[in-house]
Amino acid sequence: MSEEPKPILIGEKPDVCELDRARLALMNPQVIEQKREERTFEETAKPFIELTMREGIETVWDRFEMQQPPCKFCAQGLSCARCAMGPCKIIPPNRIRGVCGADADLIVARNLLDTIATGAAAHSDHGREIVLTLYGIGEGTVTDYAITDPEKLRRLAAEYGLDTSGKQDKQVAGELARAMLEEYGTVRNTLQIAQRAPKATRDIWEKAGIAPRGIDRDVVDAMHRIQMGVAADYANTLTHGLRVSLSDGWGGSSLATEISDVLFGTPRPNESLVNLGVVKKDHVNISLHGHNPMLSEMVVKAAKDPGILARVKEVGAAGINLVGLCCTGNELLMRKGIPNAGNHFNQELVITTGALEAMVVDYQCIFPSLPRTASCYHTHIISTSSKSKIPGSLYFAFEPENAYATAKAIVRMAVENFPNRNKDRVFIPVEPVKVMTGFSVEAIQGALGGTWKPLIDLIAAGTIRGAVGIVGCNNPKVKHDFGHVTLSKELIKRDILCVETGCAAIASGKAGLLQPSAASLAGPGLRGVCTSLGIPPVLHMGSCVDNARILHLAAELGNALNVGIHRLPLAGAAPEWYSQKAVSIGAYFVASGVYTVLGVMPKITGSPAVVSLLTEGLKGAVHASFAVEPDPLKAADLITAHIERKRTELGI
Ligand code: SF4
Ligand code: MSK
Repeated sequence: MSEEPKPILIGEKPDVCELDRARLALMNPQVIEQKREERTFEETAKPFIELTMREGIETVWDRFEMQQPPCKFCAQGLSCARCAMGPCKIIPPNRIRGVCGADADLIVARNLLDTIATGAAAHSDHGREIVLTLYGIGEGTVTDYAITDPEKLRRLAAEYGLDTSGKQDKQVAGELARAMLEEYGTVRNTLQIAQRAPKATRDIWEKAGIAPRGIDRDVVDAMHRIQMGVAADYANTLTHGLRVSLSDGWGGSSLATEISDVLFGTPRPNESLVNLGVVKKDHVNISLHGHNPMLSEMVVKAAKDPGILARVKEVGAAGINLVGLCCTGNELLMRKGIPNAGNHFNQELVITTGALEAMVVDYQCIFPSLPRTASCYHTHIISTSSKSKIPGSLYFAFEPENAYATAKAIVRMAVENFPNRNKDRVFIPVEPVKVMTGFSVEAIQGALGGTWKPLIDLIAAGTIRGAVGIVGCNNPKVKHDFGHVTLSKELIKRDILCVETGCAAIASGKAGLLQPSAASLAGPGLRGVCTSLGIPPVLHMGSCVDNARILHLAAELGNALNVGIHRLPLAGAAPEWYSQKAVSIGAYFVASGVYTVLGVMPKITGSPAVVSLLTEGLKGAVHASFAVEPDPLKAADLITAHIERKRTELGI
């Protein structure tokens, strides 16, 4: 029997808690009360935020305050540190060019292209790891995973033109994975999966010179352009940003979503619970945080291991309680109904329950400071990706080839940590909220009876005015969850269906909007539809890469009507975005023809030309644009006006 994997400590475990506490615990009770209300809109997060301030445990909001005021040139996108002749800042009237001669427009555009390419690379690299696992199954080198949705495997294989007759799933898996891996750096310079987009949309891409060519090609092209002395024209630079983003949305992210479904199951409507109240006092609690479902799915399996469960009893716990966070949490919530402890800004708070034995992380959206937070408790921070070795964490070198053994070692480590818990510090004063999730494109079509006609008829009749994809993160520039929840509530009231992913979806879940009973908050048309189908007015469609599901849904509707996506009464919104990935998502929404409203201003205001291109100029090229509106009620007005305009143009 091979030995169970052992972790290594990355760097040193921090011992900073007392220091932070001495500094932060100086706040007086009125200040604590005021900040608690200012920091979050989520009622169930408030007691935990208050606790952090009373006990002097540093959080994202404290660090945000420490960073104020920000550099105003950086905030406008006017600083550049790309080469060793700089760093440079544009400070009119005298400093209007960097040392190389780049002006404000170019510096802003290059910074934005860098941001889009970073986000696109992150999503798509995640996708590559999923596809490589499928490839390993085909090759026989990966044995811990299986094909859970063989029907989808074969449907995708047919889409890629593969002959599957008489072949075992394993062989089909290998052939499909190889075809998909070729999408990353294809010499064809087209993406098979992007052929799902309506022809009119693909024609727009061709005409604008932004048809996606594959993530490796387009990201490397972007990195080449931002090298000093290459990109010189801001508009040309940003045009490539749209192309990179399309390679993400219709490429890397789509592959991540589709093959995750093949491996772990295509989501179907299911019920679960969300918020910090999902942590259980008498259980070994393990939170699963990040984005990639590969490890977390295996942890779910390992948590049922009889040997480990016997040990759970010996340490005096009632069981093992797995809880998700952020998008790894969304993946588990959608497919397995595993409860979710919250979104981005709940990641530190879940540690303050005092009942978390381990936080297991893969990558993306993980605060590097988590080991500092954990140093105030007994919680282990367990990192698992070679890309994301966090100082102060215990690191397991997770690979698909050692998946189950690693997952078991992690769960065992959490169980052994249970006796180290200080029972006097356990603090879970809130009850979880029920949610209904699992709305994949297949599930929505299934609920409609297998065809899009009923939905199209409802939209044409005006019973549902249109649909909006609300996506993205939390950002301390916005009160936690306020943007997501306020916008969602306002839109459903106006009979606009909301489809949500990522932290936006979790925010709606915590606010009760992912329950069928939330139909009572919707306008009469949407309320009637939701009530008859028994679904919520806000549909949870998954994680950040699952924004591809929103694209595919839009494509299905466009194809059914034989029109480009830009002609549909649809919109996108990212009320609290922070991440580079969110910029890529916004860019591929717009490049696909979806008007998108951001709640946080990107770092572009240093160039009126860039602002004008993104908010107006793009309409000429892709028939869609960005808008920025921090007030969610005003954002709802912009979205409603756009949807009504599209309805009029369609003659409905
Ligand atoms: Fe300055 Fe140009 Fe170098 Fe940027 S690329 S740091 S603007 S010299
Ligand atoms: S986790 S990218 S904070 S949605 Fe996908 Fe949430 Fe944004 Fe990360």
